[in-house]
Amino acid sequence: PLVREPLMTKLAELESRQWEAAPTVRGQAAGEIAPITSPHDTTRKVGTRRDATASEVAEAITRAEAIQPGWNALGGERRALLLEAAADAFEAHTAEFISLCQREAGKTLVDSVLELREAVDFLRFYAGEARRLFSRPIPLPGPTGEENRLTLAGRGVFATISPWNFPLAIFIGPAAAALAAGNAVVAKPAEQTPLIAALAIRLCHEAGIPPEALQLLTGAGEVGQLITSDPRIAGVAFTGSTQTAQAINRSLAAREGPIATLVAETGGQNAMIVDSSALPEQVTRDVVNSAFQSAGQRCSALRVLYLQDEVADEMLRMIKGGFEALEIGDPAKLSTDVGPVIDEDAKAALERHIARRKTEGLPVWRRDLPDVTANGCFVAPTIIEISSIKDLRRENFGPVLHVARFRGQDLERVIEDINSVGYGLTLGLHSRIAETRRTVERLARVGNLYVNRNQIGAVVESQPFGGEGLSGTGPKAGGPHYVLRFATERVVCIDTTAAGGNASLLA
Ligand code: UN1
Repeated sequence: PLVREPLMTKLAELESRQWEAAPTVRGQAAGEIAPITSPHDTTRKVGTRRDATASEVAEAITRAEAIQPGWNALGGERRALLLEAAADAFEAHTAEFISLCQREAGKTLVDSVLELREAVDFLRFYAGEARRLFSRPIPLPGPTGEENRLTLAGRGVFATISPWNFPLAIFIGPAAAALAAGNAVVAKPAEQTPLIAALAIRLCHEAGIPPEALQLLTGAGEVGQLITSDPRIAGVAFTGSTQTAQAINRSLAAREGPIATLVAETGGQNAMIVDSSALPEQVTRDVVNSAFQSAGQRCSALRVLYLQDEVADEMLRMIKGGFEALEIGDPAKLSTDVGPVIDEDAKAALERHIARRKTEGLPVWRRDLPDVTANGCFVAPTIIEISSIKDLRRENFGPVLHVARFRGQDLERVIEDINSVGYGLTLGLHSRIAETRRTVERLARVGNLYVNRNQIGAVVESQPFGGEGLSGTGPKAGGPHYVLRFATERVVCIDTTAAGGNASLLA
């Protein structure tokens, strides 16, 4: 039970605390300092971010490179213990993390609790993976007189570049995976959310992870470019927009030196298909949750709802009922359902999209924003009727739900349309017809298919998460193959016959 009375008191105490984020390496000339303010009230300062300079980036990679062989040689079991100690430290700082999730990222109390939970789950899960895969060599079959074994090791220095929408969980998750595999890590959090990342890094160091093995590089896109253009980086784990993933891919390809690994988790144009056999109350709850929780700022969030035409009017009436009941406002209030979007740029992009659809004459419903939102980056939750997912050009990362209608006999065409946009992250299906489920399972090109439930909130280990196509490279975060992308494989083959020579030929 994370939300208790003492927690609320502690959150109130932390309300005015000022935080700092700076690179773990301190160069001679200091980088620029930027203020960090709250998305729900931009007049309130949370702290400052000092950007990494080019020489700090280079120095961080030098130090990471120097420690990596030693970190790898520690072995899976010792690395697991350190990651678990970090998980314990995170749990012991619940109030600080929840406070920062709210103040720096504008997350609701519920989302903040879930965020910390997911971060801790990632640390513990990848600790388990370090034990499972990196503790001892894997014996391979071989002819008599030969011993063959496979060992997994870190690739070298891994860079993680993470998003503001999961400023803790997706900041620490990929870094923990890279560390588990025996890499040293340079971690660049989103420019909007460096403070929570700095706290996470500090606690990891206090838990015993060597500072050189996990370093923080704060800053905006230029710092990311400095990192990804350095030929000493063995791989990049990136979560964010498809366009940025493509730019990183080009930057890695343009470098001299070893071929780098890219693990990318990007956007989606996620749909949900609801047929006439679906249970209306359940659909209402799951649609409202999938589209508007976290102010729609999840890459898993529902963007395009397909309603079968016989039930579309009634379903839409009920969904609008749920939509009207959403409480919009201060993320620190327990009753708030929808908080702000991350910044003015995000708000402007969403407002442009909505205005354009209005100009096209499409039906648009919007909520009124309450007065408490006046100083923040709030976008009124919106529902827009469209005719097809193909009418949308890009992902709209916020509280905007598009609704389209389809005829039952057109199910396969709807799935084709969804596939045709090129993303492949989440898909929801509400249907009580087994044949329909089989058809969707067979035809839909998506990473995560959710049937008769909401389509956000993938749980580490139970629901490994990630997409295909424009949505990312895979393998799925929190799944059994993820850590392997951060590892290199080495095979040792030993002739064990006393005389030496080729055992397989003698046998
Ligand atoms: C993201 O928004 O980048 O399933 C990922 C979910 C989260 C993952 C979202 N666990 O909603």
